[in-house]
Amino acid sequence: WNPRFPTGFLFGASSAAWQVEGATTEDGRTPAVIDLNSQKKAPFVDNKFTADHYHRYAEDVALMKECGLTSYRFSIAWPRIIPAADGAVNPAGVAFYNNLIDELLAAGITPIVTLYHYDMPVWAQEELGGWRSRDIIPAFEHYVRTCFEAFGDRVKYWLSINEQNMQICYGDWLGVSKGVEDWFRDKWKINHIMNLCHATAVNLCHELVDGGKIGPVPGYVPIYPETCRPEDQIAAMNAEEFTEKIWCDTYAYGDYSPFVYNYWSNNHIDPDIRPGDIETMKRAKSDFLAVNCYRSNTARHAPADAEAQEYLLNASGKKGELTFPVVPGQYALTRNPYVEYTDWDWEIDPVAMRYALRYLWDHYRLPMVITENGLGAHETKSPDGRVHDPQRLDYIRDNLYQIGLAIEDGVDVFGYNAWTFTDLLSTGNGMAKRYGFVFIDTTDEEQKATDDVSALALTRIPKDSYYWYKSFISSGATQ
Ligand code: BGP
Repeated sequence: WNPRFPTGFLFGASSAAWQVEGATTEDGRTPAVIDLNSQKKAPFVDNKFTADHYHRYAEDVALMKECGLTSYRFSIAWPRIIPAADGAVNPAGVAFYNNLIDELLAAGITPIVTLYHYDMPVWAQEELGGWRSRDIIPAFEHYVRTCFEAFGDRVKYWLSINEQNMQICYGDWLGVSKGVEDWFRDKWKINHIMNLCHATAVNLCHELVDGGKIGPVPGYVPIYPETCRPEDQIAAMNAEEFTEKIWCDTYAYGDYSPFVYNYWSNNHIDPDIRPGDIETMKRAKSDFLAVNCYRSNTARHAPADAEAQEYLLNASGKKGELTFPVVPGQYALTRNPYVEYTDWDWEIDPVAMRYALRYLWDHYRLPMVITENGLGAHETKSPDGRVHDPQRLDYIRDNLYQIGLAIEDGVDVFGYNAWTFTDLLSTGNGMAKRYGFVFIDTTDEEQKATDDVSALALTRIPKDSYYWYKSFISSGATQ
């Protein structure tokens, strides 16, 4: 295999503030809804320390440089920048991201910055209603304006909202449905408010950041029909619409598709679209699509009288514990016998990456950057003191191979950022489910047992996949 990527292709890794930083109560940061939501989950996903990137970012950036990374995708924590409803900017929060950005640039690493990766400030939830209320729009505008003004001289790649589609599809898991009574209908109002915030960020970035580029971050899971039965094909189309296409269409065209308007009308749903909203959305032209792609799904026909079943994600890490959803009259998801599964029942399907890139390019003709792709696994230090992760190494290599094929197919892709650089907190499984190129020597039990971060070693140990990625990047993969 002799992959060729375009000159300047970014080889990087990815993270999110609430999952990697720790220091949740330091230097003026106030709580985010996800902090409190995550603490309730089993077994333990309290983010008070996690990888302690907040204090050890310089060590992490040095390891990135050593690996040869040319990009790092991370997010800014809203409650670190604007800790309270009065809107005052927290200088310590700004200083932290200034230092991180400067450290990256000095190491020759391009920052790619997500504005919102699940950390709605508690003050914004309680005093404004969070995503439920249009009062969040000016607050979000103030926050993103602050970021563009503070960091826009050095950050040129911006991402608006991470996986809006997943937040709407799995509202409870990611804290968005908090306080919502009629989720089936009201989620479309919330989604519309998020679209307006996305549009606000795009329009402001273009106004304030010289040479700035910005895009949305859909979580994209290709959906295959289970068989060539025509009804299964429609089921796959339905699943595609309701889990991702609705969002991608709106980002690309600045309006909802006829399919969605029709669905709302059939189901007596009022998304509360007000005069001027669609114009704001249409004006917000994304410069690229940032794509999070890990796996695929398989759909089969579900008759209208089928029994509904909620999507119960595997939260235990014991293979086979996932419950696939059934949406009567639309689709049912099912197991794919042609692919392997991780311990959390995620399909290991690198071809899905080529499919995703081809599909999104064909539909939207926007350049793309991969902002998440990776494999979650149980991992421990082996007796030789190293961490062997052959499954991840294969996964990353096979996904890069498929990206190479998509580029040969003519797709415009300008970067790959694996999830993640260091181990960090998984959304549902804390440190038990690891994704990093670099092992963080800590366990959930150790984190739970202390209130003092200095009691934790948190030693960084590059895994086998780190050394593989390093040799891949230095092998001249770009032409
Ligand atoms: C994506 C999220 C990330 C990350 C990843 C892995 O959808 O954007 O924040 O967590 O999924 O998911 P998990 O941690 O649940 O394994």
